[in-house]
Amino acid sequence: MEYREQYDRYVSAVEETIERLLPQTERECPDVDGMIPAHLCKTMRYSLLAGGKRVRPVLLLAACDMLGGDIEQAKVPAAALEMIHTYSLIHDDLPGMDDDDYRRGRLTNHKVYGVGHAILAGDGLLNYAYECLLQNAMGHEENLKGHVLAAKAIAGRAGVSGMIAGQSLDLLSEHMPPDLNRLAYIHAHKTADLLTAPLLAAGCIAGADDAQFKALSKFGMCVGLAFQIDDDLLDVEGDAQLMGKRTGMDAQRGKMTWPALMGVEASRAKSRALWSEAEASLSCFGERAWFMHAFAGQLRERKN
Ligand code: GRG
Repeated sequence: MEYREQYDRYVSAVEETIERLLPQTERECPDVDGMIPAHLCKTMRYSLLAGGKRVRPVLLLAACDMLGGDIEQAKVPAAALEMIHTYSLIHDDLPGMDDDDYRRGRLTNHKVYGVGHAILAGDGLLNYAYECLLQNAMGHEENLKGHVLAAKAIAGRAGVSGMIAGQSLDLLSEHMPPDLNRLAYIHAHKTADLLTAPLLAAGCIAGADDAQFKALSKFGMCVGLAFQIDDDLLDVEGDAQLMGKRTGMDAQRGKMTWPALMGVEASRAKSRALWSEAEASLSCFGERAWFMHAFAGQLRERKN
C-alpha cells in the first residue's frame, strides 16, 4: 500500500473513533446519565476537531500494525491520546500560560468560549480520555493486562513526571540564564514523553518484547526531541499562516529554546542528527517499519 493511502486510513480511523466517542449532543441539561451537556460538548469538540496533524494517534496505530497487533484494539487508545494532547494545547494557550489567540488555524478555545469554559473543556477531555481507556480495557477481557499497561504508560507520560513536569519547568525557566541540562529536561518531558506514549501503549496492546520496547522508547524519544527543536525553529523562521498560530513568541516570552541557546545552525544540525538516530532505532523491525520511516520523513519536513 502507498504511504499516503495508509496515512489517510489511520487519520480516518482516529476521526471516526473520536466522532463515535464524542457525538454532538443537543441537550443543555441531559436527563440521561453519561450524556455530556451540549455546551461543554461543543467546547471540547471545538478544539478536538480543529484539524491537528494527529501525530500521536497515528504513531499508536502505526506502531500497533508494525508489531503485528490488532489495530481495532488500538483505535480507542489512539483517540484518547489525542484528547489528552488537545487538552494540553487548550490549557497551554490560556492567559495563565502562553496566552495565545490562535491554534490550529482558528481562535483558541478561551477566545471563543471564555477562560472558565476553556479550563473545563481541557479538564473534560483529560478525564474523558481515561474514562474511554478504562471502558475500552473492560471490553477486551482477553487482553485486559495489555490495555491496563497501555493506559498506565499513557498516564505516566502525560502526568506529573511526564508532560506536566516538563510544562512546569518550562514555565519556571522563562527569563532564566541559558542551561542546556534544564532545556533537555523540558524537551524530554513537555514534548517527547507524549510522543513516546503512543509507541509504548501500542507495545503493551500488541505484546511487544523487551528489545522491541527498547527500540520504541528510543524512537519516541529521538522523534520527540527533534520535533521540539523543529518547533522552536519554526517559531523563529516559520510561516505564521502555514502554522495557524503566531510566530516569534518564544523570544518575546523569554523562553528557553534550542535556537536561543545554541543558535539556528546548531539547532538544525541537532535536529538532523536526532532524526537519523530515530530512523536507525527502527532497524530491528525491518520491512515492517516502512510506514514509520515514511511518517518520520513527513514529520521531518513539516511546516506547521
Ligand atoms: C498544559 C499540561 C500542559 C502541557 C502543555 C503540549 C504542551 C504542553 C504545550 C504546547 C506548546 C508546545 C510547543 C508544546 C510542545 C509540543 C508540541 C510541538 C505541540 C504541538 O503538537 P503538534 O504539532 O500539534 O502535534 P497539532 O495541532 O498538529 O496536534
